[in-house]
Amino acid sequence: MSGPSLSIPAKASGAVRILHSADWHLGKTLAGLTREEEHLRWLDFLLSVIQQSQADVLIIAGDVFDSANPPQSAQERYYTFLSRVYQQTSCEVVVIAGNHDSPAQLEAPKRVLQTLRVRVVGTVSENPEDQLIPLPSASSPSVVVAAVPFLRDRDVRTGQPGQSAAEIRAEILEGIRARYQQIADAAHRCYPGIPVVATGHLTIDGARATDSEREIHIGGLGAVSHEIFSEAFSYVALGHLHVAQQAGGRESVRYSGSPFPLSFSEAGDIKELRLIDLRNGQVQHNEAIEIPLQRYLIQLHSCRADLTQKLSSFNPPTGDLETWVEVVVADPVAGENLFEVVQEASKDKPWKVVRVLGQKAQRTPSISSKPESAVESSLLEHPAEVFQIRLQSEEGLSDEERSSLTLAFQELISLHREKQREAEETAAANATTAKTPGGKKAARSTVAENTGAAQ
Ligand SMILES: [Mn+2]
Repeated sequence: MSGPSLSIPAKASGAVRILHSADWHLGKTLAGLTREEEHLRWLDFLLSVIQQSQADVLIIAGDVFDSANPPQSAQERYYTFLSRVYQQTSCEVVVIAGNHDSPAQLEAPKRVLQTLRVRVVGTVSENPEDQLIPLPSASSPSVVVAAVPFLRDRDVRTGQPGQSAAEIRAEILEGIRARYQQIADAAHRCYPGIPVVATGHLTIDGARATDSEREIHIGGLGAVSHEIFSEAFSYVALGHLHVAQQAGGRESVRYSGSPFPLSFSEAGDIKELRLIDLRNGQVQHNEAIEIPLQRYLIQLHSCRADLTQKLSSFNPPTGDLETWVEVVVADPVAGENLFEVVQEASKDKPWKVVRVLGQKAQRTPSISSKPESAVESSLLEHPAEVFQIRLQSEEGLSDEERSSLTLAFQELISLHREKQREAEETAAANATTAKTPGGKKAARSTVAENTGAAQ
C-alpha cells in the first residue's frame, strides 16, 4: 500500500507495544457497493505498521465483521490477515466480539487460532479470571489483557420479577460496572504489579457517534460512564463508536474508531490506529498513527435548479481509489428520475455517484391507516408504550416473563430500526418516482442509485 511514510516513536527496551484498532466491519457494503478493496488495503497497511513498529500485541476491540454471518470473502480476508501476522511478525493478537459479531461464529476457530498466537473472546465467563490473557505467557507476563467483549443482558444481570424499565436499566449499568471491577480485582490478585489493558465494546456517556453504529447497548438501554473503568487499568481499548476519541476526558480510555469511513457521515473524520507503549507499569506513549485515506466519500448538496451546473463544476478530492459521491437534492420534483439526471450530468467524471437522495424524504410510519385520535397518534411514535398496554391486557404471565418480554421487545425495536435504515437505503436504490402529495402514503422523494446489486 502506498502512503505517507510513518512516524512511529522508537520503542524503548523493556517496553510493551500495543496497537489498538476496532470496528473493521469486514463484509460491509455502502449503497450496495463492496468495500473489499478498502479492507484489503487497510489490512496491508496494518500489517506493515505491526512490522515497522515491532508491536507486541494487536487488540481488535469488536465488530471485526459486519454481520453474524459474514460473507466468505470477508472471512477469507480475516484469516489470511491473521496468518500473515503469525508468519511475518511476532505480534500477539487479541480479538473480542462486538455487537455485530456472532460470539459463536467468532469463537468457533478459537483453538486453531490460539496456535497462531491469536486469542478470541466472544463471551464472558462466570469466573472473571477467564477474561485475563497474560502476554506473552502466563509464566512471565509483561502485560495482562482483560478481554471483555460486547456484554449482553444475560452477561450482567439475572433479572427479578416485576421490574420497571428504569430498574432494568439501572441493573444493567451496575452489572457492567461490577463485571469490570471483578475483572480488575482478579487481575490484581493473579498478576500483581503487571500492567492491565482492558477492552470493551459499548457506548460511553458523552461520546460522539455517527450514523453507522447500531444505537444499541443491551436493549437500547443506553450508555455507561467512563467511571466504571478502574484506575488500575493502564489503558482501555474500546470499540463500537466509529469516531476516534477519548472517553469521558480520560486519555487512557479511548475509541480507536473505524479504520476508514464506513458511511458518508464519517467522511470528514481522520482515521487512526492507536499505539500504546507500557514501560515499568507506566504509559510511555499513547499516540495516533494516522491511516491514509484510500477513498474519499463526499456529499454534494444542491437544490434542483442548480443541480446540473453544480455537478458539472464539481471537483472533489481523489484518493488512490475512485471518489464516491452522494448527491442530496433539497427539493426533488415528484415523478422525475433524478438518478438519470445526475448520471447524465456526471458522466465522464473521474468520480462516481453512488446514491442520490431527496432531502424531503421522510420516514414513513409503517402503519398505513390514519390514527383515530391524537392519543393514538402519539402512541404510534412510542411502540414501547403500546407494547406495555398490550402486555398489561395479557393474563397468566409471571412478572419475570413480563420483564423478559419487555426487554426482548426493546431489543426488537433496536433491530427493527437498524433494518428500517437498511430498507430505506434499499428503497432509495430502487425508487424512481415519488408518490403524489395527498396520497395515502407519505410522499417519498425521488431517489435512485446506479447499481442493481442487492444489499
Ligand atoms: Mn459495534
